[in-house]
Amino acid sequence: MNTERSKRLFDRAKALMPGGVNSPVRAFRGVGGEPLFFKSGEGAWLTDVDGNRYVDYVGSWGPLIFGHAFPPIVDAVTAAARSGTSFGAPHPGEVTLAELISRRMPSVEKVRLVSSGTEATTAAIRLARGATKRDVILKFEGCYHGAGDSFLVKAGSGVETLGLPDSPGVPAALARLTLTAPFNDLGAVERIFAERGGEIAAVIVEPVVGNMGVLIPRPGFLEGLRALCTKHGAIFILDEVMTGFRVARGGAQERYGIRPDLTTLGKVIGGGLPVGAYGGRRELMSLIAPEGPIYQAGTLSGNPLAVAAGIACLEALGSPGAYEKLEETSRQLCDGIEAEAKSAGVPLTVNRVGSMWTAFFTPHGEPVFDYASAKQADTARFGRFFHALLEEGVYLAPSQFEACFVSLAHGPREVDHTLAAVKKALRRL
Ligand code: KE4
Repeated sequence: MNTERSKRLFDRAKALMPGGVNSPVRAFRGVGGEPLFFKSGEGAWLTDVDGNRYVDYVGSWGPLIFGHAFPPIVDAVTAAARSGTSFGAPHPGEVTLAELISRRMPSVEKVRLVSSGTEATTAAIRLARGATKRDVILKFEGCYHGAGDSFLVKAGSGVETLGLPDSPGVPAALARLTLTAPFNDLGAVERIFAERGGEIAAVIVEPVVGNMGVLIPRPGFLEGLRALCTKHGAIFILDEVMTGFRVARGGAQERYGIRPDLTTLGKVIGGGLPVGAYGGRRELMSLIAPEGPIYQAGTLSGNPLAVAAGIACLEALGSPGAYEKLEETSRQLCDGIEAEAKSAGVPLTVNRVGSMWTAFFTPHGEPVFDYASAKQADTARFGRFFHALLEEGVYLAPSQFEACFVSLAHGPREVDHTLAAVKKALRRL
């Protein structure tokens, strides 16, 4: 497979940008080799700068639930651009998008639009800290909530699970305010609340984890977190940046019947353009400036082009049968992958919720339900699988610990192409 133009572009990029990329996971560090540069996407397909075509399961890490260059989104953005690209002042599209979000997610009684998931989660914990006058937050090992300082924290040692910086530049004093617990381990959370419940401003969790690869909440886990937050007066934040309007029309909170105090959103609500959002209980959101004293702001928040894309995306997701089609295509794909692995005698575990999925290369096909079990996966074998598929025209997320996404542009042709590629790739491991 000729990737000469990508290589030359990457050489130039490395001289200009850290690691040659504008976001680390794109650099293929998780799978080896050098990243591809893409020149276009159409539906479920990507074309790289050397003309190679791939069925795309990254979907820009989640936003492209209708695939690339979805005409209603392209038309909406084009039309919006003709009326100006930004006003730095209120415009009707912000109201329309806010109404769509609140209608589909009733727990979001009031919402603030921002330009990324990181902005949304950073603002949400500031709001929780301001509202409760407490400083400690609790997150889960392996969950990713964006690049905010309070989230770049790893589990400390000892019963306190004191946070330690997971990146240089994160002050130890701040990291200590982030506690971590294993995902799906309600007992650990109960022990932390028993010891420090009065200090905890918020619990933030990916209701379906996408950032360890896909992890599925055990029955009772999310409900247990909800109850503990209510009991101890902590704010329960569902980080639905990835799952929002992805795993159900009303997100994971609809799928699992959970009512959080705050929800963070991104990806799908921008339809591929920069939109994030945080929202929830009216009395909480009313504490945000200028209505309340807790400050958060953004030059391009509610940007007309980004909002036009988000509206077109959410409106199209309102079409009857959209989520049923996503479910059926995703089920066929993942059942097929498991069947191919079985016939090839290659142990792997596929975790899937709706149209987000991960194939884990665990030693004996063991179940993966938390950070520790995910880390048992053979990342070298995943890397070989990734590159073997790339050569067959299939583009997975370039890391064992990321989610793959099926879009509404994927159909039988893409599934057949992918399963034929998987069959070949599994025999080359
Ligand atoms: P952004 O700031 O990247 O828009 O969103 C941060 C974020 C917050 N919460 C969750 C659950 C997320 O998955 C993300 C971002 N997801 C990653 C994928 N693992 C984005 C890809 C990247 O970092 O380049």
